[in-house]
Amino acid sequence: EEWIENVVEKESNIGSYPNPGTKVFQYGTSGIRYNSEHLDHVQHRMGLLVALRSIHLKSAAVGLMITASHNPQDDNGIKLIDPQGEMLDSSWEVYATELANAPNNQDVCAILINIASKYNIDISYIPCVYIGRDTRNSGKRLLEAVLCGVKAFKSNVEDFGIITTPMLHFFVRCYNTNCLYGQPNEYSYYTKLTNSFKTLRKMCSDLKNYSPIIEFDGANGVGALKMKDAIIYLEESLVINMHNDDILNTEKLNYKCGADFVKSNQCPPTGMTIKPHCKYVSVDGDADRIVYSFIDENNKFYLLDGDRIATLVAGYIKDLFIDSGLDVNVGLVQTAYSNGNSTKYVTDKLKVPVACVPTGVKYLHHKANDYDVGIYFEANGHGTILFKDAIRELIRNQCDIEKDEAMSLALKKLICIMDMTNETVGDAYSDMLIVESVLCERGWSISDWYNTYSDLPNRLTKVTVKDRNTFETGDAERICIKPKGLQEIIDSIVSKYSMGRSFVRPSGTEDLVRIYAEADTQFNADKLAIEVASAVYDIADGVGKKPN
Ligand code: G16
Repeated sequence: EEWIENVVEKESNIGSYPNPGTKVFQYGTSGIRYNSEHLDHVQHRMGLLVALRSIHLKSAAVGLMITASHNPQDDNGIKLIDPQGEMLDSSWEVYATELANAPNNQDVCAILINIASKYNIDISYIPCVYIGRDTRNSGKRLLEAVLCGVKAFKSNVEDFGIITTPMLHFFVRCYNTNCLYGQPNEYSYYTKLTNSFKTLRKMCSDLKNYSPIIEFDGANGVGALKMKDAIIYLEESLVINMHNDDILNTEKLNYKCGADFVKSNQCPPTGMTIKPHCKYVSVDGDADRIVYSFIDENNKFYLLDGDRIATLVAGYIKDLFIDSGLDVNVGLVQTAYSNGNSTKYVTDKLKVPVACVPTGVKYLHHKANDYDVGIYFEANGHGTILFKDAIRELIRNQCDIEKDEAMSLALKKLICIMDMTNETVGDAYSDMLIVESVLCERGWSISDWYNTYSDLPNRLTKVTVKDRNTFETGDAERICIKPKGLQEIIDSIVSKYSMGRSFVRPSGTEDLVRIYAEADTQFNADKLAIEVASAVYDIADGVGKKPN
């Protein structure tokens, strides 16, 4: 008790970080996010928490990323990372929420003391904390707050400066695996992922319709900055034309560009010339999400989102395992946002089992661990592939002894795919390398990829309400439990539409409610989305203009 009080009150400069008490914070879908003006005390306390978590985990490195990802420039926040590079264990999310909202210093101490005694934390361990931040203006100021918290516990701190979120996840895992996963630095990250990509590329003799040219939309964020570095490692293997790479004018971050904009609005990014049949790749503000898109000669827009990436990857990996002769259980994890036809395609055509979980990479990642090889992607382009340790070993061992040429080739390709995957979290760079590898292997253009199945027309929209916390969902967010009566209204609206499906859920990263709708035509999907949005607005005290 005394020790924590001493750390917090004497060492952490807590007096400079009072909670003004004007906002309520929640550790949501992937951390805490808010307008950056309100976050100084939150970041300071997250610094304290993350150091304590490392002590609890016997000096394992834990990560703290200062980012608000796809949110506008004025927002910021944190994502906390556990030792294997996965998201913070959900049992500690509640402490993050409690600390962010604690009214005063005594309460902060009391919460930390409670954690220390609950877990019987041995204070002799020196914490190790890895820190990164995105390109937001407020990042530097908030870093100071974090450091005051972290350093109060005399932590070993590694500040990586401006990096992508998935890079920080990767570095944390590297440190905690004694560098078996790679070294915790950018050179190791780029070389591990890129070299395996180049090795696989060399195995591909006939490119057919495949083109290695990419028009890259960096969302004017860290993804653009790091892609410029990656180009050096990629050498001639890909041609990356950079767009939306202005990280100095930070108000441009995610503004009408980037993965979230393209996915949500189903239109090309602005800030670049869009030409028919070119391959556009958009990432989000911290480069953990990716979507592809293109337009045809009639300027019709086509989106290849996380569902498309998942189906592409699942089909390829399934084929490689068949060719390798290994009997492995491959599964896919999606959310309610996944297009109904993608689920049908994976289940019926690819014969890969599909699980549905609530939104949030933490849920998908967890579920993907149920399979030998678990592929997970949210429709918004956030995802990766997980290989069980035993499977990884099996593939490598089998590759060493396999005599059959076709089988041996399939195993070598699987090793390349494993090594170019950042298994810790969704990673736009790693995912791009995987997609490009599969397209090249298949000899596909972006439209060949699009033609594998057709999406059900759909629409994503949002409504701001007085209090999104009044919403409660069930059945992996497919059912709305609260506000009472809303689900019945949704059901009756949906019943009027052929192939209709719709659900609503409170966002965990923005102060609003999201509405998803699918139907037989785009007109109907749009109409259904608006009808449901307007019902949400009516029942939950909508703010601003009513959707119509
Ligand atoms: C985060 C999460 C994703 C989630 C997204 C939107 O992404 O990591 O799993 O899909 O937020 O969440 P919500 O609909 O609750 O706002 P990112 O890339 O913004 O960190």
